[in-house]
Amino acid sequence: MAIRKILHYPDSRLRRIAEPVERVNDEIRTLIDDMAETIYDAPGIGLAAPQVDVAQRVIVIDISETKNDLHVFVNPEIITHEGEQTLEEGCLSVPGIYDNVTRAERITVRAKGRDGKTFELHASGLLAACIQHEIDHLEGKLFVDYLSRLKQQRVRKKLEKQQRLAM
Ligand code: GNR
Ligand code: NI
Repeated sequence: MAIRKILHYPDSRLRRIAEPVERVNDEIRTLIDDMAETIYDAPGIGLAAPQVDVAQRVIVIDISETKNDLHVFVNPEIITHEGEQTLEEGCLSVPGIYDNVTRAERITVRAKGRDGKTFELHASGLLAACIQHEIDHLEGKLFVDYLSRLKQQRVRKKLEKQQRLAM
């Protein structure tokens, strides 16, 4: 297993649309295991493959306090959604920025697991928000896209400056 490097906004690779996974093979299982290690190290509650520069539809999430309840979603699809909730979100690709995002409160997601088997999951609250946040990454979308243009401009300037200082 290995910790993978997380891309930071405004890197254009975060804007690519990820491709469906054809088969959950050893390469995909290694990706899943590395992504799990990467969120536990960060630490974060979720990660989508495009954040580690892999344009494939793979997500891992663990919202548990004890970090022992990993959810794996390959080719996830939201098949039902209802209600609305507003939660403060952050993103490992947009470090140090936190803001409110309104999303569906309850969803049903269909995906394949690490074993390649299709499953359906009902989720609400933080888990539902996190799944929606990660599926957005597969579409090249970031939570800051929901903020005002003025806030987006401030976020971009702040992160560009951080990256210049880190060189
Ligand atoms: O660590 C994360 N926290 C978080 C909090 C609220 C809603 C979504 C998230 S996901 C984020 C990790 C991340 O960037 N995943 O793409
Ligand atoms: Ni994110």
